[in-house]
Amino acid sequence: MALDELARTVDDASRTATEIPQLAETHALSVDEAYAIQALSIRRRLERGEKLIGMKMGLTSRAKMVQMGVSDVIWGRLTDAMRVEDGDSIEFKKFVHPRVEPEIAFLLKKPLEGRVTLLEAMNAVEAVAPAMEIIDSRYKNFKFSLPDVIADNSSSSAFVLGTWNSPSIDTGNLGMVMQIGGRPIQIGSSAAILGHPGRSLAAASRLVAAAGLRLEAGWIIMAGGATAAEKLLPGMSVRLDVEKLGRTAFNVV
Ligand code: 0L1
Ligand code: MG
Repeated sequence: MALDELARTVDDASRTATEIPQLAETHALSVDEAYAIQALSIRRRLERGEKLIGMKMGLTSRAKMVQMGVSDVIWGRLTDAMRVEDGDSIEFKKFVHPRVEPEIAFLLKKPLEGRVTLLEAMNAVEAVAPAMEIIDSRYKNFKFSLPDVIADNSSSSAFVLGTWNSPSIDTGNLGMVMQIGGRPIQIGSSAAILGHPGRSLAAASRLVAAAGLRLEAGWIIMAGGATAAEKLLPGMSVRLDVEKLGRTAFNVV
């Protein structure tokens, strides 16, 4: 089957919130082919009128890398349709089996291209915000191989951002508390994101270069989960508080 056809399969699954078998069950895909499928599936979204507004980093904690048996992070694309306004609700029926994880987001004021240091990456940042990513693997039982998850836009599905803050706030070790229904459910530190979320930003610049891309001024970069992800169900209210950065929240209906 052509990569185009596989891109249509994952895009349809995402668009209709329908679970699908893993592509790897029937196709021996390389990581490069998986990123090509991701690009083609996002191109379908852009053709429907969505706009590319940034990138997300995934598998940014050591625990998740070990679990997947990989030693590098993965990335996916963010479109404007994936953004949930702070405090708004998401409709459960638009997802297959969504989960939420606490993150830090960066807004870029300058492009970043290829290999950059942590300092160079942070110098390109206009603002930082508390953020949550709603991940939703389109594969049955949330089970996948590495090429599967990359082809499926690294499980990215939606995201919510709090207020933007000055980049002079060091995001290297900020306390993060995610609550569901008013009960703290995940407590962690931004240091769990590759030791410093800025390292994830630098890694994003390096990784997208392999696909001939650069991180653009004005883009939002989601640095990756600081804790394990939590399953979402209708009726839940979810809130994240990040030390010095503030809060962000959404509901599931
Ligand atoms: O954002 C993430 O770290 C998720 C990446 C894909 C793996 C998963 O869906 O848990
Ligand atoms: Mg994430």
